[in-house]
Parts: sequence; structure tokens; C-alpha cells
Amino acid sequence: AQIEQCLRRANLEQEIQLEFQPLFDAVEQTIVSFEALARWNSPELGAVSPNLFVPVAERSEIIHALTRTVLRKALKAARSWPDYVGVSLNLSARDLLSPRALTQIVAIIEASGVKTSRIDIEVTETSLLTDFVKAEAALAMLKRLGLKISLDDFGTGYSSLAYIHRLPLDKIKIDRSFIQEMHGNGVARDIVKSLIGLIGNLKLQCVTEGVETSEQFDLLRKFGCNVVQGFLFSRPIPQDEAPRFIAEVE
Ligand code: G
Ligand code: G
Ligand code: NA
Ligand code: MN
Repeated sequence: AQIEQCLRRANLEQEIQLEFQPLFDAVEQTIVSFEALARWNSPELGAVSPNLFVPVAERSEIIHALTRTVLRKALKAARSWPDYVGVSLNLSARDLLSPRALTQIVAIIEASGVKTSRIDIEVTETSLLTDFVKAEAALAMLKRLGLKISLDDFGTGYSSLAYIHRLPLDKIKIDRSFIQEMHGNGVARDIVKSLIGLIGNLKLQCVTEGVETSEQFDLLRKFGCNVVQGFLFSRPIPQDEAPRFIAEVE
């Protein structure tokens, strides 16, 4: 309740900062994009984890203002990166289900001047189930504008393979819980291998998150995973360190 009160009163432009975590091409080991991750420094509460405040924001219309702030800041940062570096943005299903929120999101994207092909929208599979038909239509609209669509946290929640082929997806991001169990666990390894195969058969790009060890990375590459993200490559970094990070990898 305290989080919600402070969030309602918050000056989001000031209190929300972004960190960026890179996604790498598994073969070339070049930067594919940076995922924008919201950080909230509340004058009253101090630093609050997004695991706490994002779900609170999602219970009300606050999420729309949060999403708009993150989008504006992330797209502004992306303008100063080379063209080949994309930007990955987490949208809430609630954003997709509100026509007004969606219109504002499109306006921010268009005003940013960032090419839509550089922008990747991440949505979680569970969130889409509230109103699958409406969410599907919203994603199709964003895709027509040229954005890329990723299904985040794949394999958790109540996913059904029956609907995945109906979504206008470009990428599927396998949840980090699968990657973290691969260590010394033959069954978990087989599951990840099968998921990567499945994603490839659907002609989609496979992304894995939560890659922490070179053993995990070697296996993922061998299994044919296209894009990797995790502490092995980089933790989320402050916004102003992104340009130098790009320069160092090049
Ligand atoms: O950055 P961290 O790993 O602590 O993020 C925790 C959770 O918060 C993740 O599930 C992440 O997707 C979510 N999150 C972080 N930033 C945003 C954001 O800008 N919008 C939404 N909807 N979720 C976010
Ligand atoms: O749900 P989502 O994928 O958006 O979550 C992003 C969160 O995952 C961020 O808070 C980030 O800190 C965290 N994260 C990123 N890489 C790793 C990793 O290699 N290991 C763990 N444990 N968490 C990670
Ligand atoms: Na994400
Ligand atoms: Mn994820």
C-alpha cells in the first residue's frame, strides 16, 4: 500500500532511471540490443526493486505512465547508439489492452526518431492470456509499424503451444529458470535443447536469459541458440555507461 501511494505521487521523470543489459549474438558475440530495465529511487522509500513496484503499477493505470517514462528515456538513449544496436522494451499486457495507452506509446515511438526496426517489444506469455485476441491485435499493429516482438519468460506460467504460432512473434526468450537448472541436470539440459529446437522450427529467433557460466553458454551455442543475455556477459549497466560498453565490444 505504501509502494502504491509513493508511486502515485512520484515524479516518474525524475525518480525512474534506466539500466541497460546487453543481448549478444551467440555466434558473432556482437551486441544485438540493450534491454531497458527500470530502477526506482523513491525519496521516501529509497531504491525499490522492479519486482516490487512493477506488479503494483500493473494493478492500476500507473503502469501506463511508467511505461511511457521508460520508453521516452530508453529511446532517447538509443538515439546516441550506433544503428545496429537495438533497444528492448518491456511492455505490460495492460499497455496492450488499453487503446489510449497504445496510441500514446506509438506517438512516443514516432516522436523519438528511432527506426522501428531497432525496437524490440518484450511481453510475457502469461500476461497475454487476460485477453488473448486483443493482445494479439495490438502486437500485430506494432509489428506492422516495423517493431520486433519477443515473448519473454517463455516456459513459465500457463503457456500453451497451441496459441504461440498465432502471435506475430520474431523471438522467444527462454526463461532463466531453465538455463540455471542445466548445470549437472541432464533432464533440464534436454528440455532447453528441445525448446531451442522448437523455436527454430517455428522459424523464430531464440534468446536465452540468465546465462551465468561459460558451460551454459557453450551448451546453448551448441544447441543453436541465437542470442544470449546474462551476468556472464554483463550485468545491467547504468545508462551513461552504455556508449562506452558498445565501443569496448566493437
Ligand atoms: O531489472 P530486474 O531483473 O531486477 O527486473 C525485475 C523484473 O522487473 C523483470 O521481470 C523485468 O522484466 C521487470 N521490469 C524491469 N523494468 C521494467 C519495465 O520498464 N517495464 C516492465 N513492464 N517491467 C519491467
Ligand atoms: O523478466 P526479465 O527477463 O525482464 O528480467 C530481467 C531481470 O533479470 C533483471 O532484473 C536482471 O537483473 C536479471 N538478470 C539478468 N541476467 C541475469 C543472470 O544472468 N542471472 C540472474 N540471476 N538474473 C539476471
Ligand atoms: Na524482459
Ligand atoms: Mn525475462
